[in-house]
Amino acid sequence: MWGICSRTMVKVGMAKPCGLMKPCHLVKPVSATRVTGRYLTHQKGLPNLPVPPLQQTCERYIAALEPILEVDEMKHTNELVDEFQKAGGVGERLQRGLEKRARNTENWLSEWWVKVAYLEYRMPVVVHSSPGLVLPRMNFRDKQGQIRFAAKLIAGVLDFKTMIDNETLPIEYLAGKPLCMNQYYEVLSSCRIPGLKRDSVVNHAKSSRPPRHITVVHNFQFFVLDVYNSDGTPLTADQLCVQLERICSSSLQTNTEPVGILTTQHRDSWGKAYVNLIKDKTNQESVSAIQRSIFTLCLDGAMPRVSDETYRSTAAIQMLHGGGSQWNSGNRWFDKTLQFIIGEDGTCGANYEHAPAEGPPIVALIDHVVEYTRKPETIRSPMVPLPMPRKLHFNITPEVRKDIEEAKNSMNILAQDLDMRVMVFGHFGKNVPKAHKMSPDAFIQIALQLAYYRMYRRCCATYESASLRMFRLGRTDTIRSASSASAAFVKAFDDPSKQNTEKVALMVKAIKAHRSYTNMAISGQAIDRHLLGLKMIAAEEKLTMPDIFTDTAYGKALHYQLSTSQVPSKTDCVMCFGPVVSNGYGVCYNPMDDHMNFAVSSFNTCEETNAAHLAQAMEDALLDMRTLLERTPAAKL
Ligand code: COA
Ligand code: HC5
Repeated sequence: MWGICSRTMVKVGMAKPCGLMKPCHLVKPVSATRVTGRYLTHQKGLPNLPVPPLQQTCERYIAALEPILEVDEMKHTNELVDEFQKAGGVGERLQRGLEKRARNTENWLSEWWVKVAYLEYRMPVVVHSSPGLVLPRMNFRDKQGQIRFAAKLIAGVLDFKTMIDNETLPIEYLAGKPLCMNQYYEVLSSCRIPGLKRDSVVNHAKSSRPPRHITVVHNFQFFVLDVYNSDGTPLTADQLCVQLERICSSSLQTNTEPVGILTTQHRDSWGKAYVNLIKDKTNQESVSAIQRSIFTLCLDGAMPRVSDETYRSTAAIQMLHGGGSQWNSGNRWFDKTLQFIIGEDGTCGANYEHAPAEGPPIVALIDHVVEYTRKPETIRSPMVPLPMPRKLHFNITPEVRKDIEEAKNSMNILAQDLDMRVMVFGHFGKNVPKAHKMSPDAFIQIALQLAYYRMYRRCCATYESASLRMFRLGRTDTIRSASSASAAFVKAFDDPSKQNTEKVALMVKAIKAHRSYTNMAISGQAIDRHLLGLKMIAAEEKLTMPDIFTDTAYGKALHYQLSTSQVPSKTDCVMCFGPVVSNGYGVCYNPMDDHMNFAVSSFNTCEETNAAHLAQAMEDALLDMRTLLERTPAAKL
């Protein structure tokens, strides 16, 4: 495995714009996503995702279980793992199957991962899968300001789209290595489609006639808005403003059935309702227009009025699920890969359907758009009259009406259940851990382990997303943040019999262990996707499921009471997602140089969890860890 010095290894970020990047406002005809020369050469040069050695994964699996299992459980699992990996055992057979698959595919994992983690996962995409993103509050407070900002935002997305279409996006790097750029080609003009047992994703960017329109939803009514002039140039912000005004003034009343709320349903229910809905030709055409559109823009009505203190948490809820049927949950099409959300009161953000891409490409797009909206408008609009945006009609049969009612009910139950706390940690950011020569991400993860331990007096299986984009078509693997080293540290921290120097030594060890797990994960040597791959081979070859996968320890290892992700951005925004288990937390954080944004979620129906408590415990843990470092001079780090 390469490099251990974390200083040189980190960084997911845009490379400096390469010479190929063009100024923003040149005339560019709309074109299909041509995946051609430059991009293909880049993609071809990327390494294949490796299959880690079997023994290495087995050893690391046992090590990862130690902090979360009891001693007697460990004994049993040790035996199962020994049996699995012994010479001539089933493990070797599965490993060979996986290695064969790796030789014959571009990426042995990605297709499986999309299927297992998304398309065959049947919980609603809302809260359970699709993340939200909250932008800083904009300084408008009325309809006119909302429309003006929305127009600029659309123009900004089209500007980014030009870089995608022309393949002039700067290549990103992680730890000095170029990353797979494929996900950028999947986020626009695509949509998830519900199925009865399994969903699918369509991407119209790759069709011979790629879409030229976006969908706008206002007062639960959907419109098609063409965003290119007939000569292929994108509409200017002024032109878009005119069009958005026309949309808003023709949808002043919220008197329609909120068809969009159907997309919040459990996927099996939505799959059935979808069949009902598109039996009607008009409905079918309307749905298809949404699916084909470049993205969806949600012009929201009011959101609950709240104090400044809770504003960001309420805004996060609007981005995650829209607040329930009485607020904005019906003003969405949650299957759409990318939805921008703009409220009348300056609340802005996005929601995205996770199957086609990870957070970082979405965030890069949004960073670009925000920067674009801050620039003064420079181009003059052509004086041609524009066609009226087209309203999408839906015929609501009694059956569809019933489906909408059911969707409203379940959405409202889910909205009631989700607890969200956004915390802006203003005391320090990446600067403090860096000054102590520690990886900021590892510092945050270890603080989270401490926060959790203080609340529950035990460690839990913890998931952190690690990017696999160093490999062609790479998605993610899991960094298991609960380690033996983190357990030793959190147990010692509040122990009065321990000296500060010992605590610091344990902290350093835990942070180093985390950073080393991260390095292992991003270089394709973590355990979780490998174990999944072995299990998938067993299923494909119709073998009896090996004991290690039916073992309760495996279930416990996958019961992530802490599901976390670092999503950095240039803009001061907060990303959020729901917990992945009923008694767990979702923790998304954006570490900036001098502060950090956290969004912590949990479910109200679970008595043991409380988002605000964990957010508070997190703040305390970060501060206490800094204090310990400052009070322990000459700590040899
Ligand atoms: N001393 C001083 N500075 C250090 C350091 C040390 N020991 N270790 C790291 N740093 C610096 C880095 O140079 C980097 O500097 P920068 O702010 O100038 O870029 C910064 O600290 C951050 O590094 P670190 O905190 O270690 O994290 P990272 O940037 O390497 O990120 C992951 C770690 C796991 C988040 C990253 O590898 C990853 O996989 N990201 C993708 C996650 C993802 O896909 N999330 C969304 C899923 S949908
Ligand atoms: C806008 C950014 C949202 C981040 C979403 C994210 O981290 O998703 C994880 C994806 C993965 O494969 O690790 C899943 N998780 C939310 C359950 C951590």
